[in-house]
Amino acid sequence: MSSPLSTFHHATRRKNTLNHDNLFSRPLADIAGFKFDADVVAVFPDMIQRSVPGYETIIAMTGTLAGRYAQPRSTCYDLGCSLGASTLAMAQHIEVPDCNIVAIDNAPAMIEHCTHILAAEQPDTNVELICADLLDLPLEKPLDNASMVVLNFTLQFLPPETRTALMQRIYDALLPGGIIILSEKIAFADDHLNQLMIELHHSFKRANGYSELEVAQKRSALENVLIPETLDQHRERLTHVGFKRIDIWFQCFNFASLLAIK
Ligand code: GEK
Repeated sequence: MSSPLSTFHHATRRKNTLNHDNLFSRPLADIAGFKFDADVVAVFPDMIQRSVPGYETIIAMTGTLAGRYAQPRSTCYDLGCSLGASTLAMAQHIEVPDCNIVAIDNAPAMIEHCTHILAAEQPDTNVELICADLLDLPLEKPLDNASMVVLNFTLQFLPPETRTALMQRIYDALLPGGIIILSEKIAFADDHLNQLMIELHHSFKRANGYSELEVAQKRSALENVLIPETLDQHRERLTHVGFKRIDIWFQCFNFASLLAIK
């Protein structure tokens, strides 16, 4: 079987969405707050891979975790699914009967492209794609009967004061033994370490071909849009909503992924 990410690349290339990200390469007079619009969708796989250290590993291991934790007659959720990389990884590894996937994103351009990608790559999988705000899910689409919930770099885009209520809904929706995978850009309480990790991340981006200007303009565009928290804040929130077993399973610089088991 091909890897989830190679399947994803194959699909995005066919759908002409593996374009090179040069959205911030020219000086912009007004750096508007970052939006997940059609321009971003067109370069998204390239953008996220060149910007997030460990993205490939996290996607691949999400599949491995689905193979282990997806329960029969349950639902796996991909919240903030973008183009469905985590959904595809889960779909390729779920082996138990009657386990469906619900993938949700509030960006219409993401959902539209994701629909084509999933139809081409996993036509037989039971995936429901929903265009909705996670903070305002339609009443007829509750989070429910979940064995696995993935928030792969999504919580960081929600207003901080809304995060605990969403995590509580997720905890309540999980079956006993169910898991959440929470991947986030993180902040560090220590100023020196925080600055170091930011600079190391910027070095990673420059090594992947982004210029100083691109790094600087993207950083401004994400200001007040992507609000990172510390690992302690994430652990405290997960504990507060009820999780007893919580640990980090991946970290590179200021990017980390936590696993919590109900
Ligand atoms: C991946 N998980 O490839 N409701 C629903 N979706 C939202 C909301 C919201 N309130 N806010 C943001 N999003 C993906 C990558 S990207 C991460 C996730 C990144 C969506 C937004 O539209 C975007 O598609 C996604 O969250 C974040 O594994 O670009 O750094």
